[in-house]
Amino acid sequence: MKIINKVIQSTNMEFENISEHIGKRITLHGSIYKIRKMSGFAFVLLRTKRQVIQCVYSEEFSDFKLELLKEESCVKLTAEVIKEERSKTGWDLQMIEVEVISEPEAESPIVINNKMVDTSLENLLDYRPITLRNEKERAIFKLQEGICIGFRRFLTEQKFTEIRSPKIVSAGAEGGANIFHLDYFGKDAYLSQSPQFYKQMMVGVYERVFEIAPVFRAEKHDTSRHLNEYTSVDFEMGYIESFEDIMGMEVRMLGYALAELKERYVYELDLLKVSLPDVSAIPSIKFMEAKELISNKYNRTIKDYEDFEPEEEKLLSEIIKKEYGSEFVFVTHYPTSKRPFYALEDPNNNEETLSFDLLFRGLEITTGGQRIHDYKKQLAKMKRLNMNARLFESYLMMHKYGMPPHGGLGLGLERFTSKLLNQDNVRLATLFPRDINRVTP
Ligand code: AMO
Repeated sequence: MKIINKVIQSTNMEFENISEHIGKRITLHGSIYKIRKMSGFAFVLLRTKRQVIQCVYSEEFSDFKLELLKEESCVKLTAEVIKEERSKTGWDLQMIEVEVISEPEAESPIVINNKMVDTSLENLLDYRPITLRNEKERAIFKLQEGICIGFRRFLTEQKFTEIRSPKIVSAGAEGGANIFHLDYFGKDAYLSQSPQFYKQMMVGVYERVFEIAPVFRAEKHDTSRHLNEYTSVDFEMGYIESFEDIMGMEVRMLGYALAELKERYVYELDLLKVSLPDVSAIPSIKFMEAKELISNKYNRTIKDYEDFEPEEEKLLSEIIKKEYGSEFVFVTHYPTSKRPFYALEDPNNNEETLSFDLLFRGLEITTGGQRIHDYKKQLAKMKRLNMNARLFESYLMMHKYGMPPHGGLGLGLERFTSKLLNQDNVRLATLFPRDINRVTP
């Protein structure tokens, strides 16, 4: 029997520590990303877990033949750190020895080691396991990690409890036809459209909860904004005085995550040339006022009184950016007819709900609002909507046995990431996207 009781130390030198070793030899492991032959020497780019590090090969100091190295070979490298004022890092790595740990079977069918992967979206996604190795491609998901770490840390500091709700459920929470049906041992079940019911139930348990997890939407249309599986950042909080408490919490959460990126993800921000937006003051406008504003400014007839057309979201963002300098805008008081059955209506006007969306650079990234917490009120609304309350017995249990006023939101992680990076398709901010035409890789 073997007892594993020691932390195995990786031999790899961390990029951040290399400068402390000027004049010394270090060991690094990684993949050969690119070999650039020059006259009399070569630059060898080594892809380590986060950075692509430039190393110098020369017969003068390297104890191996350059031909030993192939792109995408995994190697262990011994190099000497040399002071070099002209280099951005202040040092150069002279390659001394190399141990080839493994070699690729074949050459990559697609060029992945240029500045960008220059190919169609289809190819980019078909070859995802290797196109993600491109320096810029992988930086996208490093930033996405930073966003999640920021959200998680902020919410934890605000005393939200992190939960994990089931993804196989007996009823859809969001209504509509975009729900995946499952044959669950001969019974009907569905893939969760959102953790809505569960996060509300958990407010009765912990008062403040959050979850960052996949949700499923059977979107039948092929658009640049819709995925069939996306990551939803959800939070829900009790004892709120107004739905605006939720909006306030979101502003702080976004600010916190962006600060996290600024502090710990400079490498990726520089690589992708990201300019972080300002979230210090986000304007808020009522849905109907926004509709009229767009209609007046752009001389458009309002066709849909219940929702925005995608074009209108873009136009509203343009107006707000011009007039208030903000790349974000809250839209509040969505029509009751357009919001799910759990949305609380405005006591002064039951045609409108105490709910909001957050638009960022022309796209809806968040939906949220206050919920009905009163049992009788919720039952009455379901009846009005011709819903069978018996199917929602376990959901209604919380209302029946007492709930505080509460509300929350759901933010689409991929949408937020893609807008932050000014991408034009949400798939670009999704590791392995699922859409109507794609379940692989
Ligand atoms: P909603 O259905 O509006 O609200 O979704 C919340 C946010 O999720 C993102 N989103 C999507 N992203 C990619 N592909 C999709 N198909 C997709 N659909 C939605 C959007 C959207 O703003 N339970 C409520 C939230 C709440 O009130 O707490 C809900 O799920 O960014």
